[in-house]
This record gives sequence, structure tokens and C-alpha cells, in this order.
Amino acid sequence: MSADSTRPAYRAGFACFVGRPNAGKSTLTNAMVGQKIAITSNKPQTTRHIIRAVLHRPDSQLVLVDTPGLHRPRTLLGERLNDLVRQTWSEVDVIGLCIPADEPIGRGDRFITGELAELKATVLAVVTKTDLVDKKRLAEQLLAVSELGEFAEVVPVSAVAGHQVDTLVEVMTRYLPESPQLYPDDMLTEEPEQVLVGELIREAALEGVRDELPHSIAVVVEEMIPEGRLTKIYADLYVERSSQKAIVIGHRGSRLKAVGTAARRQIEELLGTRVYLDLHVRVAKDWQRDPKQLRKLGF
Ligand SMILES: Nc1nc2c(ncn2[C@@H]2O[C@H](COP(=O)(O)OP(=O)(O)OP(=O)(O)O)[C@@H](O)[C@H]2O)c(=O)[nH]1
Ligand SMILES: [Mg+2]
Repeated sequence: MSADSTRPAYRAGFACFVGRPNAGKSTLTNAMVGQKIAITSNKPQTTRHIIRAVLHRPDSQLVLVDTPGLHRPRTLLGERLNDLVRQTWSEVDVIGLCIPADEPIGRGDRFITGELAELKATVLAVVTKTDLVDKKRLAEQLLAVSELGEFAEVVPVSAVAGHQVDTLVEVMTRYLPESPQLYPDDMLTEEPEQVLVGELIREAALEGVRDELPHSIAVVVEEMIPEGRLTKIYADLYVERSSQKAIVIGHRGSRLKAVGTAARRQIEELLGTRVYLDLHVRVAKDWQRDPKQLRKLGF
């Protein structure tokens, strides 16, 4: 018997999750990849950079594109991020609309569902954070979601508990086109290390700050110098006002020190070397609304 006649066709393509901020898109992306590629936090609008992660299987390659949450923009940055999201939608084969199991379906979800219906991609509904609700509530949410729009499938999943994560990979792969391999075998992401490192610093800085401050934080990695088993990293953490700078630095620099320590641990894991992190806090006045500053900060 020839092996080829029984083997399923090789499939490869792109998929992304969409949904309101905090729906669990980045956490799910990491769980599916089995490695931390995207940063996550309990603050809305955590993701600002498009990150691609490649899931290799013997007969498929699923490229997951993590995008920011779609929201009503209040700044130029917000508008740019929404544009990035819509551009990604037009480029992927499969879209997973994420709706948390523990929150009622809202106007935002209806709005997004309407927009997705216009696209050529296959749209699945993904009910996230199923570990937060009981069976009855989950069943109700699955029903409500299936009535929300025309979805190819409705898949419940918990990234934190690891429930149904592999099933979701399988389902998404099923809707990819037949295609030759898109990326080399061992490639996990094409994002430059500098971007990932900056994101890990921002994630650490988001811990414990609130109100407007999380949105005002941006990180730029200026230099990464490998020196044998050590990597020296020079980075700037930007805020929008000097009052915010004082909060980020903390009493006698205590907060900044804690942020540096937390970030360094994560970066060491990513790079597999020891890390020396030189972190400075700077003010870029109202950068979220300033086109020149946005460019400088990589948007
Ligand atoms: N209990 C539980 N919490 C989850 C799960 N997935 C995500 N979360 C939490 O939900 C919050 C938001 O997760 P993110 O993955 O950052 O959400 P996001 O959709 O990427 O958010 P933005 O990037 O802001 O659009 C974090 O505090 C996560 O820990 C899950 O399966 N179960
Ligand atoms: Mg995210």
C-alpha cells in the first residue's frame, strides 16, 4: 500500500483570534503554542504588537497571529491598533472570535460578529475561560454564542486549565487550505528578540499599576549586547507625564527595581543566557496622541 494515498494533505495557513480587550486571546495563543510568545495581563489593551507564532505538526503548519483587542479608539495609538487588527483579518484563513464564558455577550461582540461576516475567512466562535463557570452557565453561554452569528464551529476552551486547547488546534487546522510548508521546521516566531524583550519588560511594568497608567507605558529596547553567557540590555520605559514617572519608579526606586527583577527573569528564560538589564524611565509627553512620538516608539 502506498503511504501517500492514505495520508491527509499537508495544510498550512494563518489564523488569528479576535475579540474585545481582555477576552483571553494572548493567553490562548501562548497555551496553543506551548510557550510564552505574547504577553498577557488583566488590563485591557495589553497587546500592541502583532506577533506570529508557528505551530508545527507532521502534516500541518498553523500560524497564529496575536492581535490587539478591538476597541473604541480614544487616541491615535488606539486608531493605529484597530487598523492593524482589521488588516490582519483580511490576511488570515481562519478567525476565532473569543468570547469569555463568564461575561454576558455585549454590543461590542455583536459589532465584531457583523464585521467578520463580511470577510472571506472561516469564522469560529471560541468561548474562553471556561474554568471560571459551572456546566450550566457554560451550556447557556454556548447557546447564546451560537445564536450570535453564523459560525463554522463553536469551541469552548480554557487556556489556564488546558482544557480543549489541542482540540482547538485541530479544529483551526481543519479549515486551513492545502499548502506547502510556510516556515522552516524549527521556527517558532519571526518577531525580533528585541521586540519580545521589550514586551516582557512592559508586562512586568503593568503589574500593580492601574487607571490610565497601563496605557501610558511603552518600552523601547535600545541595545542588546551578547557577551558570552551574559546579555547586556539597555532599555527605556516611557510614560506620558512626570507624575507617572514618579509612580513607576516608586519610593527610592523600589517599584522600578521590582519591575527590573521580574522582567530579567522572563528575559533570561527567553534568551537562555544571564541578563544584565539597564532600565531607564523617561517622559514622552502625551505620546499616544503624537504621530512623531508614536513612530519613535515603533507604532
Ligand atoms: N481563569 C482564566 N483566566 C484567563 C484565561 N485566559 C486568560 N485569562 C486571564 O484573562 C486576562 C486577559 O488575558 P489576555 O490573554 O491578556 O487577554 P487579551 O484578549 O489578549 O487582551 P488584550 O491584549 O488586552 O486584547 C488575564 O488576566 C489572563 O490571565 C482562562 O482560560 N482562564
Ligand atoms: Mg492580548
